Formats: sequence, structure tokens, C-alpha cells
Amino acid sequence: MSTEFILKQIDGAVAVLRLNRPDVLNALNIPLMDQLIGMLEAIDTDPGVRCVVLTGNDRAFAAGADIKEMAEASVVDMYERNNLARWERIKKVRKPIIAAVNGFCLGGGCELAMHCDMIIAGEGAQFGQPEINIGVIPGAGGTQRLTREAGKFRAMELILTGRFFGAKEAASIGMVTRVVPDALVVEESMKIAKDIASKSPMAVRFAKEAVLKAFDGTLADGLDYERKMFYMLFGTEDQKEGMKAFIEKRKANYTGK
Ligand code: DAK
Repeated sequence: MSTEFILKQIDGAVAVLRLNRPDVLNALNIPLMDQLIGMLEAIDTDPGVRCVVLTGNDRAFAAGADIKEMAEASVVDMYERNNLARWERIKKVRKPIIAAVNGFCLGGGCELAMHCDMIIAGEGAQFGQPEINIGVIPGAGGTQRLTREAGKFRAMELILTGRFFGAKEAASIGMVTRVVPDALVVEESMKIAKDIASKSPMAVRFAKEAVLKAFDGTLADGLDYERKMFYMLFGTEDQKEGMKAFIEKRKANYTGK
């Protein structure tokens, strides 16, 4: 079901979630974040949904956290709001999330896109971590995630100047999966989502977990983790079905078992 700030649509095994505060360029206030997290967590336990497309509108994916909600806050207020816990919950969603980005994707909006597993951007999309312009710094992982993609020297320039950068530049630093014409952003994202939704759900889940391991800990830990996940998939019917289908030259029918 849709909520005030998140419109939900189901298309086969793909859920499309649309951020919906158009008057303020989808600024991420606490109710929007709570509604988004509630929906993602419900989807995570819904066997009917295998992939999520998260999008905004033509003008904005999201122009950041809601500045009006934070402007007068004290350190204690910010601490009590415990926003970090909200972002941690997004990080824990196990199903793949594709960010379909048009327009502004700034500050917390850019960090939200970077919490997703892929970013499909329209040619006109504008990314940025402009927090420095309002006297703060990225607060939802931007200094870490952007730096891992862009490297120290490019991330430093983007974060210290807060300048916006386009989809092509974002792709050149590795934080955008693919740049497509603006009008095709959701369509292209849906194509990828449907392709993912046709795979073995367990294999998809383990693959996402294993890829994300590359960002925590050491290479050796990541390799060890990947190997264990790989072996575990041999306990699923989908692995048997997938390999059998290959040998029999037919399309696999994955059941998630
Ligand atoms: N917050 C609140 N309202 C916003 C907003 C935002 N981030 N961005 C835009 N709006 C509102 C504008 O105030 C305006 O509202 P009205 O004046 O009509 O009431 C409406 O959206 C349309 O915006 P503009 O009139 O400004 O539209 P323009 O096309 O002229 O400019 C713009 C578009 C995107 C260049 C401009 O709106 C802009 O610079 N927006 C702010 C971008 C920004 O600085 N974003 C970063 C915000 S700080 C944390 C987690 C995350 C964060 C912090 C902590 N924890 C876990 C602790 C994240 C922080 C941030 O994202």
C-alpha cells in the first residue's frame, strides 16, 4: 500500500517505490524515511517481490535531508532523533534495490542512492554532496561511500566544494551503473530488475551479501565469506534446477527453495 510520501506499485515480482514530496524536491524528512524503511522491510519478507526500483520524479530523486527539519536542531536533538539507525536499517535490506535517478540527487539523496545496489541515472541527473555549503558535512555515509568510488582526490574536491556533478561524471567515477536518456530511467531500471527477479532468489541474496562484504573488512575475509556463500547454494533446489536447465538447454524455473 502507498503511504503519504511513498507511492508503491507492484509489477510482477518488482516493487517500484516513488519518493513523493514533489513541492520540496523530495527532501527526506523523518516521516518519509520511516515510511520508506517500513515499506522496504515489508518487501524484504514478501516472497512475491524479488527486486525493488526506488525512484523520484523528473525534477528530483531527492535534494537531500530536509534542511527545515534540521535547521534549529541542537546536538542533543540530532542525537535523540537517531537518524543513523534509520540508515542502518536501509543498509540491512537483503533484496536488491535499484535507484532510478532523474534530476537532483543531493546530500542525503545522493547517500540514499549510494545505499542502493545500482544507480541508473538520466542524462540530466545532478549529483552532489553540497552539505559543506550549509555548514555541515555528509552524515549518512557520503564521505566514505563516495570516497570508495571516486578515490581520495576526486572525493575530496566534490565534498569540500559541494559542487554538483552530472550523470556522466558520476559514471566516470564509478558511482553510476549506467546513464540513459531521462525518459528511459525507470524503464531501463525495470528491465534490470525483472532480469534479476528471474534468477534464483537465494543466489541473488547471497551474491548481494557477498558483494557488500567487499566494503567491510579485508579482502581475505571477503573471499572467505564468498566461498561459504557459494558452497551454501549447493543446498538449494534452485542450484540443482539452474545447472540442470543449462545442461538440458532450457530456461530455469526458480522457486526460491
Ligand atoms: N530541504 C528542504 N527543502 C528543500 C530542500 C532540502 N534539502 N531542497 C529543496 N527544498 C525546497 C526549497 O526550499 C523550495 O521550497 P519552497 O521555497 O518552494 O517552499 C523547493 O524545495 C524548491 O526548491 P528551490 O526553489 O530551491 O528550487 P531550485 O530549482 O531553485 O534549486 C536546488 C534546486 C536543489 C539547487 C536547491 O533546492 C538546493 O540547493 N537544495 C538544497 C540542496 C542541499 O543542500 N542538500 C543537502 C541537504 S543536507 C544524517 C543523514 C543524512 C543527512 C544528515 C544527517 N544522519 C544519519 C545524522 C543529510 C544531510 C543533507 O542532505
